[in-house]
Amino acid sequence: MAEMARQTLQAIDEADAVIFMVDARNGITVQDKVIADRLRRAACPVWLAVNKAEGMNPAVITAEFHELALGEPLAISGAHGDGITDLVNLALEPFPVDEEKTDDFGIPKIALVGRPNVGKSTLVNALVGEERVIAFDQPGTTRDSIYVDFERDGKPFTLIDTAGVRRKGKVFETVEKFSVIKTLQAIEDANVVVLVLDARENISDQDAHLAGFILEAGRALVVAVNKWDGLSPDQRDDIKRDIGRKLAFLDFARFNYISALKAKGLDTLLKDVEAAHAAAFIKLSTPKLTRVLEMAVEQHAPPKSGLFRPKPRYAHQGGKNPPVIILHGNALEGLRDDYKRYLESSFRKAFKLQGTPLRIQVKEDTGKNPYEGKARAPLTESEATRMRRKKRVRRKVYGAG
Ligand SMILES: Nc1nc2c(ncn2[C@@H]2O[C@H](COP(=O)(O)OP(=O)(O)OP(=O)(O)O)[C@@H](O)[C@H]2O)c(=O)[nH]1
Ligand SMILES: [Mg+2]
Repeated sequence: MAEMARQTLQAIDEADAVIFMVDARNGITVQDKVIADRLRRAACPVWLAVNKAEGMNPAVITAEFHELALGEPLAISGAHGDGITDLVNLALEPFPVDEEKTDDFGIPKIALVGRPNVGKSTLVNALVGEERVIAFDQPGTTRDSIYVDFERDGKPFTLIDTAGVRRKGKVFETVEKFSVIKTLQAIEDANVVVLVLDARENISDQDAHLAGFILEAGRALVVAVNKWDGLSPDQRDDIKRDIGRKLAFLDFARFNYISALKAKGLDTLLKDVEAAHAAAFIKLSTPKLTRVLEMAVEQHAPPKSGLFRPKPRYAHQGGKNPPVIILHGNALEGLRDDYKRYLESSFRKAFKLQGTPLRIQVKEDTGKNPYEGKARAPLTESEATRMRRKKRVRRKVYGAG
């Protein structure tokens, strides 16, 4: 409770405007008076919103709240939306829109995810350099995704602190039941995910499952093995071996051994995040892709499938975040998965794609325009994947049925 109160006071200090919300149905409470005393000394404008006022006479319902001496009380209903537009317009009036700032394209959005209590919130605070979110030695401290903007070396980033998730049976869950969907949404919303692991606990199936989910979502990934401070060399070796065994499928991602508490290893972590972000949004030209494809095929031709040997002819980029490479050619449905993996690693090496998943898809050349005569182009592969994935997310969160 003390930590929460501290965050609230800090928010008041930093805010450009405050909306103080009271409950029309409760009337003025003792706490309201204490808060009002504090707010009368605030350096910014304060708006007094009297909530739950639907179906009541505004003049009557707000009358007693004049006593708080915070100006004209405004009757609103958050549940029904009454009076909200007026309130927001009033509160925003002193702040003209800064066109440049509203365009946040290109700012890396980084979600920090992991099991409860691994140190995600501590890491957010360490990166920002001040106490932005509550960190506490108790699983389930963070209940909702919290977006925090910050700059480092003049570069802007957005961090998303999330509620810790664990896996129970076939579905993910958090300490607080409804937080899990927020965390999974944050993964979808992010450009780069930092998977935070706790070096003091065994790397578990839980971590591998969460990593799998991130991979399936196609997000760029950097791993942070936290609480690296105060471990003996033997312990460190053990953990590294454990990770090598259980998280081998994350070989495309960089692993960082850090201490959020002591602010160690953060510069390298952020560098890896930037590299992963750049890789996820890389632009690959058709000639360059095709050249790499040709070289790979020359070195190692695709094995025959039945009577035919698949013949990839050229490649182009079909999407970003994650990059999708579409192969064109003949008999490509016969391309085996291990050969696709071989091509993937060839592209990865050629374009130094560190930290992002990479998708390879094939397209059969039919010699005619597949969209001819159709009113609307069918979904592209990446659109279709995205829709399928969304459905899958929903199923995972709620479980079967
Ligand atoms: N020794 C050590 N302790 C740490 C480190 N990072 C975090 N902790 C401690 O781990 C505990 C949990 O930290 P939080 O940052 O609240 O963990 P969280 O992952 O946000 O937890 P939830 O919000 O519950 O999911 C706190 O007691 C932290 O002080 C670290 O690098 N080293
Ligand atoms: Mg937390």
